[in-house]
Amino acid sequence: MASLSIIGAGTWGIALANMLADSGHDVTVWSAIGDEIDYIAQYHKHPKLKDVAISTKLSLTKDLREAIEGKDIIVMAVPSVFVRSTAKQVGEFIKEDQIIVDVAKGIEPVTLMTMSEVIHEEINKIKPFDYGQLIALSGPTHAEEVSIGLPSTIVSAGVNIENAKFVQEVFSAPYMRVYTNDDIRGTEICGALKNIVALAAGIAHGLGYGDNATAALVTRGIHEITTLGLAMGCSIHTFYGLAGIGDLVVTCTSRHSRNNQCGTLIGQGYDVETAKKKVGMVVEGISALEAADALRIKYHVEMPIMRSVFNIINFSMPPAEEVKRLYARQHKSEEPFDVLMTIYDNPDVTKEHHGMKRVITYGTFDMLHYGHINLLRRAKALGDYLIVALSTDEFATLVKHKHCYFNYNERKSLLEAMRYVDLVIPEENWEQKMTDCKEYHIDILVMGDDWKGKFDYLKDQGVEVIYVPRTPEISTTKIKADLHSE
Ligand code: C2G
Repeated sequence: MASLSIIGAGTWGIALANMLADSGHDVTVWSAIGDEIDYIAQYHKHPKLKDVAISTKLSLTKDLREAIEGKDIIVMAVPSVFVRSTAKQVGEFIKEDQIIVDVAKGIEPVTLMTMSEVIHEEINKIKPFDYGQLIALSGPTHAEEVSIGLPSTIVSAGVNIENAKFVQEVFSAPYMRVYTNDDIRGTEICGALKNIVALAAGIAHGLGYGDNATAALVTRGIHEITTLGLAMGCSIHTFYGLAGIGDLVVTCTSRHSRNNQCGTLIGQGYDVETAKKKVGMVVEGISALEAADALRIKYHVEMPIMRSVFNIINFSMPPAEEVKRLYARQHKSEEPFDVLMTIYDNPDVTKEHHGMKRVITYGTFDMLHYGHINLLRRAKALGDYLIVALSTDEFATLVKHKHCYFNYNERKSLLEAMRYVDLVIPEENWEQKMTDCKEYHIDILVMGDDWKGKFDYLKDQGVEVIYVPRTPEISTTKIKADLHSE
């Protein structure tokens, strides 16, 4: 069993607290709003979860130190706009071996940081706190359903997969199935941006549109979120997982969704402030709009639905006008994602990923051709940083018996000019791979499958070895032969 504190006594914090207490964990709930704690202590109910009996096994406190000290896991369940200020307080008491699970869904305006990045930055102003201690818990989980034990699923995402698995273990319950994912950034991007698409779905509903419009918004909405996420270096499987399409479907189609409710009122003609008041709870989609628009611009990604919601909410554009504009856009195809080009078309793709993956490959790369390029592009797509160990002239000639047309420096400069390549080092012998992988902290070695099986021994030192299909019909030898025959 684990000990946890839930920071924030909103509906989601309470639903999780109930579930965790029912699983036998030691759970303490804290809120910055003393009245919330008093109400729950007195009535064992939450004002917004009327028909839910709150577990008597829960401890309640208004003392943050008492809530945090000695716990295995701290759950940040405050609205996204309060995450930074709450993290600042939590930072006073948190210990480096504790895990913080963030369940707030949002992107911080101006900094464009995800919630885990905000918490990480705030705590590190006070003391060293590793990013691997942060887990995002996100998925298709309406508090109203989880709080009455209806079957649900969720993702535990973090760069430290062991911590993600620990959280998976603790949050698993007879009606909660938890999946892990190491793409915390993608998971959080999904959680924040799906609320904006839910606003759009609500607006469509308020305009009197039907299920066809909802399906269109879900489908094109996940396309927009995925395009942005890939441009930010996230993993495509995250967007087709529970935190992505899963959460988007549940938020766009459910009456429980505040974003959907708020959007419906706006579609019916209410102004934004009135709609927010009528919903009566935080509408995270509105909080996320500014950051989403800034990300759209920063990563040069077309996101017409996000843009339209931004126009309606922030510029008071009439919803029906925005729909007309969306339908008048130039014709498009559903071209498949060229994951690699999406990632590499954006000069702003930042490399300082949390948990950066480092890839290495080896070769002669003489008379650089598109077979080599395909190899390098796929190698880079498997991580964040690609090192090419380039055969020296001596090694190529004397050991590999390959007579290079270009010498080492010429081949090196060609490779360094490629956007997929981050570093070129010399390959002087067959044996250096083990020391290279250690020295450069390599996670993955990639080679064409003409080398299949030859480097599996590196797996023993924790290196993932991936052989990718060679590009057919092209080789340096063929080029030379063809030129010779002309
Ligand atoms: N490659 C490919 N498709 C081609 C040609 C090459 O995928 N049509 C890949 C090869 O499988 C290799 C890489 O591109 O992974 C570099 O190819 P070469 O320059 O031929 O490298 P090689 O001479 O095989 O040397 O220690 C390993 C050696 O240095 C590899």
